[in-house]
Amino acid sequence: MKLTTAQFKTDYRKLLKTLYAEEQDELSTSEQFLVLGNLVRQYLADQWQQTTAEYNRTQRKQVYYFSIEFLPGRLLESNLLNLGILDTVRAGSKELGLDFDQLVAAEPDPGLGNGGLGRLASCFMDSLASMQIAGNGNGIRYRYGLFKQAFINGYQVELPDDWLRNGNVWEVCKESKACTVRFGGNVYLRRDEASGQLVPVYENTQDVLAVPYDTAMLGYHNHVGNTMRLWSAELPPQADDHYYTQADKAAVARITEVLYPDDSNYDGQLLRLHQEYFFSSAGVQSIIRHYRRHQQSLVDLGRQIAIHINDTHPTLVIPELMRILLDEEHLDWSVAWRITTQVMSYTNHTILQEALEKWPQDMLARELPRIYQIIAEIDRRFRVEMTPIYGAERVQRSAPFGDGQVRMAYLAVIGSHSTNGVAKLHTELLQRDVLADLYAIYPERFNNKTNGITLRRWVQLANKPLSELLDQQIGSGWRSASSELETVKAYQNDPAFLAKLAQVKLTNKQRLADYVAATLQIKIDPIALFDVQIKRLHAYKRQLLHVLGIIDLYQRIKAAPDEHYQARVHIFGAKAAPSYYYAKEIIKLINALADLVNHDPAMRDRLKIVFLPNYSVSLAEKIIPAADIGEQISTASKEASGTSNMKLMANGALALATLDGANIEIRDAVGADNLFLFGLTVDEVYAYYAQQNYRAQTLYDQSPRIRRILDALVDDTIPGIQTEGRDIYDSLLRFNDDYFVVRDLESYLAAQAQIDQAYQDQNQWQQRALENIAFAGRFSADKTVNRYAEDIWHVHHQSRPETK
Ligand code: OX2
Repeated sequence: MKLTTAQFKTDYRKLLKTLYAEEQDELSTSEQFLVLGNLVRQYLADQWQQTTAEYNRTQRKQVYYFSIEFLPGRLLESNLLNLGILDTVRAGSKELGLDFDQLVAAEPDPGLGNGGLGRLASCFMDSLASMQIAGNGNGIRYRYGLFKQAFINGYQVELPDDWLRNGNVWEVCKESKACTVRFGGNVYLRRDEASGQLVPVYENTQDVLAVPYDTAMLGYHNHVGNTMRLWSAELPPQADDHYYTQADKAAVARITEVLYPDDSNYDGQLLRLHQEYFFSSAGVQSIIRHYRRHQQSLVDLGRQIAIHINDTHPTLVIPELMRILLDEEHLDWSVAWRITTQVMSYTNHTILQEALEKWPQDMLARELPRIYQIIAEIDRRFRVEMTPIYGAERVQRSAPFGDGQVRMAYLAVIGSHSTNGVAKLHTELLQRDVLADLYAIYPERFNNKTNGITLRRWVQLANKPLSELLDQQIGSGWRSASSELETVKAYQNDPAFLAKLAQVKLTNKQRLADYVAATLQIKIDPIALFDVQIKRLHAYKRQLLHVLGIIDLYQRIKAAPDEHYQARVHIFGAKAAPSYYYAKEIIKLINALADLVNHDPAMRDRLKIVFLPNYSVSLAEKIIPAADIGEQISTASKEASGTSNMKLMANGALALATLDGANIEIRDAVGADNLFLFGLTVDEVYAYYAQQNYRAQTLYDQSPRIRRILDALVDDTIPGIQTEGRDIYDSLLRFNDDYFVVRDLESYLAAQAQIDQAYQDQNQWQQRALENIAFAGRFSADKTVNRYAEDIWHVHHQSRPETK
């Protein structure tokens, strides 16, 4: 859009008066943010409304991305960027005497997700709009986001995230578009005398009103405003034949009160099932209602809409759509089923057994009786159809029902036309292992879609110094066409450019150092190598391996303090699920080790540990541009893809990585010389499983170095971890190290030694950083969503996105 600073200033002053009727200097920073946010809402309104109108007029195929998590990050700056008025508003703010960066920081960061899965959903929202695809988000408006993490005495404590306290400038409540979602009660089928059709009769259900809150998702410089719709649970209006009490109100509100703080882990609680059905049902009802307003026949539904199931949490959209087509639209089963499978597609995000959702059949039957009947019929028909072809055993292993449970991933594959993994290796493992039986039955349904990230947020906004340098060197085309980043390779042997790249990194490291000094009172030197690991705390992600590496370095410096060591700062960001005891022990270990190391004068500033509390999208934006090394060290096979690997790469960090998830594709893109690989391969891990011959104790007995490192956990080297140190030590030796930490330790240490070595040659290091930046465009979410659009959703963008 077009905007002058003068116009902006007038608009701001006017709105300030309307909203607050006060002088500017009476407003707090957060109130100033609200004025600016509301103003940007006005600026984007045209674009949003016109997009919606255009979709209705042209009846373009719509994609609905159902996800129980979204992590959009702060929206003020990204909306301004996408509108094309960021520089104008920044300059205008300055003239108004406002501290723009402070206003940006005053926006609450919506923590409506746990980690990679939720952030991927939001990267996709950004890319859908930027690629001119008619894409809609559908999720839950949690009253409280993921907990805020604080450390007390080194232990994680969880504080409530009251993100809506000051309201949310971006959302619009659409009360008139509310739907009713039914839970519990009884249901039976009765033949309607007039029509002769079977209709379900519901008794004693608990009805919940689902109220949508819409947020605009803007495209980059293309006048697109898509919608993310989040549902809130409220009491239905009081009726003549029924009243609702205060207690009913509290019970209903609980459904959308908090996000479950589990990442890649299944915690089969009733409230979670209610959340899943709540947003699945509300979303499907509103899609069909909207469709019906514009279209006569439902037979075309599969050509008009696509519903994407982001992990199994929204899988109940399958029986819910069947319910509507059967019970309300009176279609035959076979027609309804054909439409449903045509509409639905599913992404799997993990092969971890503990993360695969399985609801007890009796729970589902009690809580969602009609949905249960429909799943039972899906199960029955699947068995009838497949048993003669594939045999009873395979069918038993892969049907929705098994061991008294409903296996949601199986239901998702059976009820959709596409199942994808999120990196090549992950998709292969799905086919070979986790979903092998269904792959044998439906090979044509399986495909890979390697994850991607939006460079608009992760480079343009998070790393302005790098963006400006790129503009100077290769022009600004990369901002809309990420593959243009590859042209920067031409400057690989240009020492002046490499020096500028090093300067950009130093600037970002200084900025992070200032933040660390201000928040944690720890002094770090930007000249040191910044080694970063940022992700949820999970045993399989092996933060422990990283810690053991630090213990080794600490011990080496203590033993030979006068040797030369590359100065290092090890930076962690990680939340643990509140009930994940082991993960919390690792947090305590990191903090205790940090305390020891950071205060030991013998380290002479050559080793520092910084554990930044409350890792979130906005904290990631500060850490990633400052990283020299990004650790991606999961046990091979366990990390489906990873996405921080892509963000770090785009910001010129080199990966220290196992051959897992998307790390493999990153290696293929940048070449093995431009990252540091170590550790067991998937085949080696699987061979250990098959032969059951892994013994961590043997490795400990044979290697003095391993022994020295592990012993530090239990010999009081690190004060304050009597319990934690012993538990962790036991997990490795007594319980035989589920994630091969001990097995990979020496090869990890060797890779770290290579890194120290490589860092000495700064010219060559910057060349490697440059290769990483150059190939980051291959992992742009724009490309990823285009592949979904073509192969899975069968939608095409309207016209080529504007390139300038
Ligand atoms: C995560 C995966 O663990 C991660 O590897 C992947 O990059 C991300 O999803 C996005 O695909 N919950 N979170 C994930 O999987 C599940 C389940």
